Amino acid sequence: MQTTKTLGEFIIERQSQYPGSSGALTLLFSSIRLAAKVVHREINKAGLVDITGAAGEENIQGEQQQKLDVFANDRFKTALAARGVACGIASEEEDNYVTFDEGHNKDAQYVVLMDPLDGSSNIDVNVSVGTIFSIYKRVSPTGEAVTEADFLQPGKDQVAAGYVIYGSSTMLVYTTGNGVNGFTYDPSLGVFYLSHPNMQMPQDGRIYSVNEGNYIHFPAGVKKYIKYCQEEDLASHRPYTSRYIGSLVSDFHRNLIKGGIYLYPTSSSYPNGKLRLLYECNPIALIAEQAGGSASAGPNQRILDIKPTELHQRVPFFVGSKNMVAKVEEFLG
Ligand code: P6P
Repeated sequence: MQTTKTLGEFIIERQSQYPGSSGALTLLFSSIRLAAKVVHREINKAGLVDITGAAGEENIQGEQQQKLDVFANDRFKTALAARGVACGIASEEEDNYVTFDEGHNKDAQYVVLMDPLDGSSNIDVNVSVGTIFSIYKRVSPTGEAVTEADFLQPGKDQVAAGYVIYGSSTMLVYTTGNGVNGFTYDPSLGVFYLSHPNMQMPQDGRIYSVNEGNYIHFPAGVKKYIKYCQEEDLASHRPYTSRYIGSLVSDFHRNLIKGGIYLYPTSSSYPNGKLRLLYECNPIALIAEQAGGSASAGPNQRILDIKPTELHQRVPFFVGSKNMVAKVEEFLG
């Protein structure tokens, strides 16, 4: 009987392909895996226990912090600090980056950036949400405290990136630069199983995801692209289907499997775009490109080439099937 590979077995198997690897990245993934299981459990109880209410505080984005946001942030932070393989983290829920100074963390080689619970406003209405993470090698000297430069690296230098989607099933999807693989969680055993090996994003798609409520504030090129999606042209399978969940991880994951494009352009509320470059756009962009798709902030603005200037920097975001992203760039150009 063919036994399905677990995430742990897959990581160890892949690690053996890098003779020089110290196993630190394997440990890092095991902490992410553990935190994902804990967050999965709490999300699936969210309706039952009093942790879905707002925590009464606002994060640096000025967004009401949901208790589950705070819970998820704490769990990932604790798990990452515990293994001694990360020397610091940056998070949507933390105003500044967090230095792990204790003991052997200072000698650790990796920094992790994350959105611990993206789309958390959907929790109260039982819509799927996600965790997004991005991993870099530190650039500051080992043994010293991390610096902001460790976090302000372009997305093309990511060592690994991934997301956890807490949906009808919980899945972990990640890349280390050699393709994209998806693992589905079996809560009865507490194990992630390889369910989506070598994920490939279709070059074309028929789904577009955008909050059309902001239409009047969109740049002209985006308005033209949306009209293009809605025109009838049977040869190119238009009109396309509009699907917008309000949760980046969920919209992206569907488009990764079926083909499609996700757009978050500039708008009056978000003159630089809403999504954060470091811990939303960069990790999703790396996954998209590794699966054969693409991600840009506009014509000739590949997301992974952008040199970050601040931790919570926002950018316009167009990500998905390669030919669909190229088309919207054409309209924007
Ligand atoms: P809007 C969630 O807050 C998020 O960052 C993404 O997950 C989601 O795609 C987007 O914002 C939704 O934003 O303005 O359409 O509600």
